[in-house]
Amino acid sequence: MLIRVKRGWELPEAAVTPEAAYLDRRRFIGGAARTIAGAGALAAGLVGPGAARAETESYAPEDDPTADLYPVARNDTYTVERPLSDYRTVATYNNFYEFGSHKQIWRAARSLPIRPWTVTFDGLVEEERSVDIDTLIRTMPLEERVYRLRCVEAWAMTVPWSGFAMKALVDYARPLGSARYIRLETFQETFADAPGFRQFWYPWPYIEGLTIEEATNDLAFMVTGLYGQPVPQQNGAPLRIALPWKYGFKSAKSIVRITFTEERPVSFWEEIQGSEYGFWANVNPEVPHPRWSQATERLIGEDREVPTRLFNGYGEFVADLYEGMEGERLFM
Ligand SMILES: Nc1nc2c(c(=O)[nH]1)N[C@H]1C(S)=C(S)[C@@H](COP(=O)(O)O)O[C@H]1N2
Ligand SMILES: [Mo]
Repeated sequence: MLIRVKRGWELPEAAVTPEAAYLDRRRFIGGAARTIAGAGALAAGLVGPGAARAETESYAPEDDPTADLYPVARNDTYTVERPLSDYRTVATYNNFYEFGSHKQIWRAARSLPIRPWTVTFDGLVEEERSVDIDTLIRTMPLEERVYRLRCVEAWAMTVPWSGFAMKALVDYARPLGSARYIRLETFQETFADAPGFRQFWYPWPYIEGLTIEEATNDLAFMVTGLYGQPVPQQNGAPLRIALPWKYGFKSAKSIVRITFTEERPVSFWEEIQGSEYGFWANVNPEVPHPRWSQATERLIGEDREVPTRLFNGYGEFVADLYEGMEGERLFM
């Protein structure tokens, strides 16, 4: 690999994609997408240091069988007041511990085979079943939503996801009335070679969870696409969740199993350090992490510090979910 790709936090201000430019680019990409699969395209000099990326840039997985579905119409209910994070920033600055406990995992993550891919629904459901990801994606009502993403590490992005309401997924799964929680599980056996699994002290597989009420709230979103194309592996292909009012670690990637339960699931981070990462993990600037403040956040790619907002700015949609729950550790 001869040519160094600029990292997300090194991007100049000018590389941040304003909304209008993105829309134009998206129209253009529709006809002229070119996949940057790794060394080949990079070594060919397409990514020069300091250069803003070519308008045809794509991080979508190669030969993704759902590529024809995108772009999808945007749902404008969820408007965001700040510019979108640049596509390259979103696709190259990631947390995905299965591929390493640092931010530069995007190339490593591309080795994750995402077809065939099966999602299993089990636990308290009318009938356990497994579905092929392409069948699932083609069954669901796809739309685009621009969401803020707030990592517990006090950095943030603004991301145009494509996907479908988690409520549609819950309906599809047909849970029993006794189900109170949903447990989400990331791949493990199907790609045991992922380098992060060698860090055996982590409690693999990555697990996350939420209540049925949270999952059927309008904001909870299943992600299948990014920037008007299929979502790349590094962002959680072929299926990840987006819960924009919660810290980013709740948004589990590359999901293989969805289990309906009566008991509250214990998540990956909660198991590692329950005093720092709880079940609810709702964003709140006034509740510091035990080791740092959550009052502000750094916008990756813009290198700008902005105030953090209660529920990451989504209080109007979700605050009522937590009424009467003051006894719970709602914000960590
Ligand atoms: N399976 C899995 N999902 C994961 C993680 C992970 O390490 N493994 N990291 C989480 C964290 S801490 C964050 S901030 C977001 C980052 O999503 P992004 O890389 O698409 O920005 O993914 C979340 N989902
Ligand atoms: Mo995170």
